[in-house]
Amino acid sequence: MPIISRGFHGRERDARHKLPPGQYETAGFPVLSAGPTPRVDLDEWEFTIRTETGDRHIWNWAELMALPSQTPTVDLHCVTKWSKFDTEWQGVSLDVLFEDVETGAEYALVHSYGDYTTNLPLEDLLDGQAWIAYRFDGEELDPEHGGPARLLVPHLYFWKSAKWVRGIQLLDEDERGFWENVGYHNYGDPWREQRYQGD
Ligand SMILES: Nc1nc2c(c(=O)[nH]1)N[C@H]1C(S)=C(S)[C@@H](COP(=O)(O)O)O[C@H]1N2
Ligand SMILES: [Mo]
Repeated sequence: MPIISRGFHGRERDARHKLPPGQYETAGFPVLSAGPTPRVDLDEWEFTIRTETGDRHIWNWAELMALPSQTPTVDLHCVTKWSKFDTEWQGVSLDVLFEDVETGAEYALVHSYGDYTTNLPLEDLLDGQAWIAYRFDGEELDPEHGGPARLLVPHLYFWKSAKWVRGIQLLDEDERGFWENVGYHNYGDPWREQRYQGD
């Protein structure tokens, strides 16, 4: 008969969660934005996938809302070393948005309202790994956390999850985004601690 039940619960949680190397857990939800929070009117909001041949697939807000959504619960890992467990989102899987997109491109450059960009291999956006998320914790996504909609790609460091997402540009050649251009790792796998170029 265990005397200290607190220890039991601790181990129970640890069995489901792991911290990547160098990370600590936080219960809060820090805001990290490189510039001011853009205000995007839903009447003007658009999300565009542009292929390497120039084809454009465009959704307005009503069209995004009409797509089937998912409610992923995921862990977040920021390169500044905080991790947050069990965050609850609602959004549209990128698999849905890419259904009718014909492309042979391997790379994606994600663009935000307000000019932030981040790059990743297209395959990291597919197969249930990424969403255009518009609700967090049962509420509309807060503007400072990327509302009305942000990219959510939780298996990479959180800087890849572009807030205020506006579109994805498909490319035959990789192109670095905002943080990647100033020395952050091109791929950013938290489990391999890929924080900076050369890690
Ligand atoms: N458009 C945009 N997206 C962004 C950023 C940003 O500055 N602008 N910061 C990135 C970084 S470094 C992190 S850690 C997360 C922070 O998201 P949060 O503010 O919701 O915690 O957003 C990422 N997405
Ligand atoms: Mo970050």
